[in-house]
Amino acid sequence: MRKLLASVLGIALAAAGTFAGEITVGFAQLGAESMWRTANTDSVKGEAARRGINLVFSDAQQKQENQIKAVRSFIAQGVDVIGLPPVVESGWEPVLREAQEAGIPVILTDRRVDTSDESLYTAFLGSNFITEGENAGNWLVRELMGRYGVVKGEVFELVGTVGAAPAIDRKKGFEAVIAKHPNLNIVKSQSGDFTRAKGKEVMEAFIKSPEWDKAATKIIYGHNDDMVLGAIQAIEEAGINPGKECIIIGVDAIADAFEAIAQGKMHCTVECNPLLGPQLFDMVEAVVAGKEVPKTVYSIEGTYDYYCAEALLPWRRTLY
Ligand code: GZL
Repeated sequence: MRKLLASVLGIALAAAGTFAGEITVGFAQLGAESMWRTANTDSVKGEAARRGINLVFSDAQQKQENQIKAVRSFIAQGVDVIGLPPVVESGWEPVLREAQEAGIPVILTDRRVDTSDESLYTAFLGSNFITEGENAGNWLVRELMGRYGVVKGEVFELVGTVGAAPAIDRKKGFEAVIAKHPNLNIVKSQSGDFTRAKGKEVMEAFIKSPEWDKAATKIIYGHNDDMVLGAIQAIEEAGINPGKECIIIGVDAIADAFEAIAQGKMHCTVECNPLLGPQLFDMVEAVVAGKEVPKTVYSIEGTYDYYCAEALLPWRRTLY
């Protein structure tokens, strides 16, 4: 009798489709390099738990080979869907093809891959990094016009992880804006790998450079707030007042950046939304249910500066 009941229940469940509790998602997180990444991980883990989705989570410590290993292990485990924020744009086609051949859909989150074969992934969910770079450039142009009535200055750029989509595209978007202003130029550009420690190191080298001494209007543009906060530490240790002697712009809009702006040490941060968990698992459930999903879903993002950061800091602290 018991066997008969179990088989009837099994058939009923199969007919009713997959329940969240039976969905298993492999998420190959790229690392824990910044506050943004930590918030992103918390959002993914928290949302999976809230929905009762089985999450197999790995941290690649910013190494592509570890992410690829994780994806291969998810394929071997036979997960239902793979979530992947690729640390760099290139080198993904072989393992994405293995997932495709295993019939496991891959949802790219946060960062994109460089491939001509878009069938290798089901969808991309994240930010438009070119727009973020343009937002930073446009804020800077308005700020310079507002302060000096002219757009001129020397930009010291803290670049993100070499080869990463946010580093490539935040640079592209920013340069597209400043290209319209012949007296506003990037005079130094170096990767700080999206970390505070390396951002500080790079800024220490910038300060010792001849370009720093020659710069009349010292502008720091960092591809994320963590590198900028490290740079601010280096600036202060050099006896320079960051808020008064520089113009400092970051990306991510983490709470610590709001705090630095409120303290008068930084001027602007462009938002990059890390809270992708709800959208990711909406997409996972739709894919598992065999529904169509859009190929690209961009986050809606703003820009915050010294007019609003102090007032918004308590709210921002609830997110990070
Ligand atoms: C952007 C994300 C970037 C953040 C950094 O979506 O990939 O990686 O801007 C993080 O803080 O390290």
